[in-house]
Amino acid sequence: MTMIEEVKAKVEAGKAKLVPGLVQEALDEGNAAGEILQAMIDSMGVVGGKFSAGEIFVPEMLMAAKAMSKGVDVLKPLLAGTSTSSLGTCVIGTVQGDLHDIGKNLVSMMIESAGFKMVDLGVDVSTEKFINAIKENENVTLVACSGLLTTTLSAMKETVQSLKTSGLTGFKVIVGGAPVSQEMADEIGADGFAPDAGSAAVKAKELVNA
Ligand code: B12
Repeated sequence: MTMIEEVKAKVEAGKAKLVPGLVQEALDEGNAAGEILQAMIDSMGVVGGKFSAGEIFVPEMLMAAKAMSKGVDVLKPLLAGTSTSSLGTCVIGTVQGDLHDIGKNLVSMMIESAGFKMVDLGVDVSTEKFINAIKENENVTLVACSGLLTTTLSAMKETVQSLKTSGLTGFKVIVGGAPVSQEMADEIGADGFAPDAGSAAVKAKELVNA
């Protein structure tokens, strides 16, 4: 088994204590940080598939998520470059009713490295909380909403529409998450969508500079 396959297997098995060391070993062997990250993202796909098939349950899914987060911590300094430019503040959060945050955290890290100051509201974020964060923080130029559950897409729609009709100005709204598409983003009135963390950073810059 290659070290990358080892990382993948241990994330799938939820071995949070072992994963950081294995990620470091994979790096030491010369594997690129992006490649290791992709392997862990693939693991979560496998975990999701097993959950759908009834082979594993929520606790196993949670353990895999913890293992991946520990692995991402090792990669963080390598993935997120430092940027000196300032594109303003980005308020980010996972919409109400939704507790998934691995994707959001990756997106946050990449948008930060593109030159934004991040205000991370965490998970299960109500529309009101998003709006208050825009009022309470200086120069908010971007609001990023994440959602992983099809059942929380209505919360995303409500958040985007409330942001757009709040009377607050000066910011763009970007949305994303596995069940979100460009079509859906257009339909709910978001300014932008991106399918992954890397393209989220590119899109964020593009939206704010437009
Ligand atoms: C880990 C996990 C959990 C963990 C989450 C822990 C955590 N801290 O996040 C726990 C155990 C808590 C969990 C709970 C549940 N989960 Co869950 N979970 C997953 C799993 C396996 C992985 C998610 C993940 O982290 N993926 C890896 C990251 C990197 O990918 P990502 O989130 O998609 O993010 C990328 C892009 O989408 C994008 N992106 C994400 N956010 C944003 C935001 C912006 C602005 C942009 C531009 C881009 C962007 O960029 C990211 C990086 O590239 C998925 C399966 C899957 N294939 O996704 C199921 C999955 C999402 N869960 C599912 C379900 C059903 C549940 C539960 C309802 C289970 C239950 N019966 O209780 C609960 C719901 C709890 C709640 N209220 O939220 C279903 C959802 C089905 C659906 N379509 O609605 C899935 C798809 C599993 C399945 N196949 O059935 N889950």
